[in-house]
This record gives sequence, structure tokens and C-alpha cells, in this order.
Amino acid sequence: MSKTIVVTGASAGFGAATARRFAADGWRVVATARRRERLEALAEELGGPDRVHILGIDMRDRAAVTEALGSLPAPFDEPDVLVNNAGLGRGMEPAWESDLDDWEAMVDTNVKGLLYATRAVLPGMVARDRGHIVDLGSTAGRWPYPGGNVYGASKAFVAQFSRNLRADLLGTRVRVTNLEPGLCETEFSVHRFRGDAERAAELYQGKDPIVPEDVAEIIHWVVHLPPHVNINAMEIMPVTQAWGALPVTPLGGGHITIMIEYSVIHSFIV
Ligand code: 8X3
Repeated sequence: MSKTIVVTGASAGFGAATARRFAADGWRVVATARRRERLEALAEELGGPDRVHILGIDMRDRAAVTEALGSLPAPFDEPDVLVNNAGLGRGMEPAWESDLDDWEAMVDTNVKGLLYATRAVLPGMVARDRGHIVDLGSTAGRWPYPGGNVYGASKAFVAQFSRNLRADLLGTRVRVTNLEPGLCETEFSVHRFRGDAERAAELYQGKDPIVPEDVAEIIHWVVHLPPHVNINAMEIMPVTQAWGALPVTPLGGGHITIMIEYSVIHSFIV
């Protein structure tokens, strides 16, 4: 029997790659995104409306998400997997210079949108006693870095919420996994750098970053493990990425911080 996967933020990046990966195995897909025309193209590519149910919704819209995911039409109405992928990073300024609108956009999507989708889909999974929620966290939720302020905090929320969900779900067969990718080549950085595609491209240049298909493959793997196995969390980096030393600077030293590697900060005293 064909299974159903719900993927939020399916118009690009991890979301689109995940939709493709599962559709290739015969899964039905429920795809959400703000950019409806992109979803239409994806649905067309993956077999049309019988195979892909598209929802042109903004994850920040509680009523729209609750309504759309809480009353899916047959045969999409018993999702086996929810991939909470929709999310964004906006800006990398220090906290005191950040734009509150950016902070709110990240909290509203990465935290609240994820909650709306989870709350809409979870009761059915519990009632059916099967299902899998795969959350897209980030290395930024585990490892702090300058300019990561609210983005990282929103992903730390995802990590702890995922663990707490499993605590609530103990006694059911519903699984929860938090995936925490590091440097990945998606539209993520273009948005974070406010449309500066050149700056985003430079970031990935020569780094051999993770690509969306890698993450889709990992999601496919965690979902297809035997049903008694729950991967709680998984941190994923390209082999070109690792942790940096902790910087130390004298107070008032007027240090400048230069990001020369993604999430690896080098501080220089001037
Ligand atoms: C994206 C990873 O390094 O930009 O979730 O925070 S990073």
C-alpha cells in the first residue's frame, strides 16, 4: 500500500529533494510552500495531483496550517511521515544590531510553524499508532557562533522539542528524529544574505558542501529503519567542516570578526 509523506517547505532545497526521493519509491506526497507555482511544477514532475497534494500555505499562518494539514483529503489523509523542513535564517548581525523583524520571521517559521504542523498531524499518528516526525534542526542549534543568535536558538528549540515529543510519545510507535545539518548548499544562504547570491556562492566555493539529495537520502534511511528503531538526533557536516577554537579577545580591544569559513570564526585584534 502506498504511503504518504508530508513535507513542509517543499518548493526547494531539502524539501524538494525529499519529495523527489520518496516519490521515486512510490510514496504519495503532501507538499507545502508559499511559492505555489513551484509546487505545481514539482507535482507535475512527480506524477500529478493523484501523487502529490499541494498546499500553497505560509507556515506562519496558524489557521491555514491547522486547517490544511488537519483535514487532508483522502488518500493523503493518513500521513506516515511529517518532515518539518520549512525554515529560514535571516541576517547575521550581532544581536544589538539585528532587525527584530528578522528575529520574528525566524521564530514564526522555525518554531511556531513547526509547532502548527506537528500539532495538526500528530493526533492522527497517535490514533493510528504509527508515524514518524522528522524535524530539520541545525548544527547552529547545538554550536553557538557570532551572528547565529536567534537562528541558532530557534534550532535549539527544535532539538529540545523533538526530544520532548519522544518523551510524550513513549508507549506509542510514533517516532521522532531531529536532523542537524551543517554547511549545505541550498537557497538558505541566499535568503540569509538578503538575496546576495554571489556572497552565498562564495561561501560554498571549494567547500564540497552537503547537497539536498544527501539530506533526502538520510531522511529516507531514518524512516526506513525497522519500526522499533528511533534515531533521536543526527548531526551532519561535510568533511570540509569542523569546530573552531574558542576566540578570546581583551575587553574593549576593538576586535574585528571575519567569517572566513562558514560557522568558523577567526577573530583578529586590531
Ligand atoms: C544552517 C547551518 O551553519 O548556517 O542551518 O548555521 S549554519
